[in-house]
Amino acid sequence: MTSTKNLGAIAVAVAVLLLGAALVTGRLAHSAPAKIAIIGALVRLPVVPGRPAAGHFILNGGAKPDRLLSVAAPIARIEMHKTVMANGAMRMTPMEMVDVPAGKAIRFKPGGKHLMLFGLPASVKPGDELTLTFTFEKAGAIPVTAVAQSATDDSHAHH
Ligand SMILES: [Cu+2]
Repeated sequence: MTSTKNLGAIAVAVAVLLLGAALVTGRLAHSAPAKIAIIGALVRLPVVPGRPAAGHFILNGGAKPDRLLSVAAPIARIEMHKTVMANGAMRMTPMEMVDVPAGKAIRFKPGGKHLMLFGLPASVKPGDELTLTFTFEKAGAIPVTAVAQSATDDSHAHH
């Protein structure tokens, strides 16, 4: 014995479920496919002119694992470095490549992985924008705009 009142309640419940499903699928359609992304790129200029500059950024992994093979710029020679402790001292060693796991964030920051830019012209001033080309094994070449920052500006250093 089903009353019309109950049928009405069921209809509302079904409508809510359908609406919910539509919202969920809509959201999925917008978020996929996740792409590799480089955010917050900056180039920290050297305290002493002529010394190498450092490059910092956050690398967000995409939907599939990838590898960062190189970072290049027309106006400097760039190496990827990591900082390691050896005999109680911090040392930097070059990295040939950096594994980028799917969906993981890798921070290139002071005291950790970072870029080293050699031969950057002294004419580059804080606020200037430099184009760095990130080359990945699968994603290919991705141009990234990095903002030059004074060595004494620590507004980004505490991440
Ligand atoms: Cu270094």
